[in-house]
Amino acid sequence: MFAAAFENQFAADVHCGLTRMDQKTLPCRYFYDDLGSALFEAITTLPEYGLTRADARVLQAHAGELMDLLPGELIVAELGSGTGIKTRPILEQLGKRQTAIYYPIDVSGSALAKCALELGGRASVFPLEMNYLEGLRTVSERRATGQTLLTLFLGSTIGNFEPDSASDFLYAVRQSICSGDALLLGTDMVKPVEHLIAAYDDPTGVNAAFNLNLLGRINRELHGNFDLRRFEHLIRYAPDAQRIEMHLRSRVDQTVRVKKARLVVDFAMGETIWTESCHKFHPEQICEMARTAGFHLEAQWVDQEWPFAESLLVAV
Ligand code: AVJ
Repeated sequence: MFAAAFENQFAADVHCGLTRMDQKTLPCRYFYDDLGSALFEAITTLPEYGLTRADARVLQAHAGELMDLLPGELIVAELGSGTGIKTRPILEQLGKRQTAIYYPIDVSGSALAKCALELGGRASVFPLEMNYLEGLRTVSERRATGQTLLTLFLGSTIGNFEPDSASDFLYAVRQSICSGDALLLGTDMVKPVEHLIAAYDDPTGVNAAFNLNLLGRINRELHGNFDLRRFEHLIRYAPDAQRIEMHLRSRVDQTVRVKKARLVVDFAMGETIWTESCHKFHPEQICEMARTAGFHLEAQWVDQEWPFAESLLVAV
């Protein structure tokens, strides 16, 4: 009902987040328009941002072991595949014993198109431009008898969820698959704070551009009049919550109008918009999250250079 009052969910979510009385917020899923996806690709190449390279190293090094732990015929689904570059070693290993069947699921059509191009030679690729759970249920329904479903949730995207929502999400994934199916979960681990701050507030300013682009997207798609130069990128680390917080801080007292969200909103100098949470994990927390969601932790591989874990969870 609420969304119907606006021309789309984006407008409704912007209205909701910017009219909050306490802390203004904007959902991080709106970072990924074409410019945002390109800026994120650039972030993954930053010397300070080791997460994506660590994820790729673990997958490259352990794809063979992973396949050995999942005998029988497999189909592979990936939540938030993006361009799918990191998934290649898994499909190559699977391709040694069967035709690899791969369902990348993503909200970004442009990323899915690149993914199909990137991996089309190594697998039968069936892109699904859907939200994660809708896509997973679709794949689970399409499987043939005797096929095991391996779901990939890489890159520590799980870190964007607040802890309760992360558990709820893993539980919903569990409910969408069958006993014996598997989930490969990528999680960035707790590490020295200065490494995290440098990764999310890089001196080149790419994270800042990625963050500010959210206001640019609102201007482009919702006819806002944000002056991006009147906001600045701000990173905080909340040790108790093991969380990096990304904010946009207002440099001045100002009023912004967002026509398609039927919004006129005041910002005080120093006031922030909270745009993203990036939670970091300890190994035992992953084990506990798995158990409460109905999974057994079968194996875990951790990168030594940049602490990042891939955990193989099997549905009980
Ligand atoms: C894509 C969510 C894993 O949290 O590190 C990168 C997004 N935000 N720089 C992350 C991100 C700022 C990234 N994830």
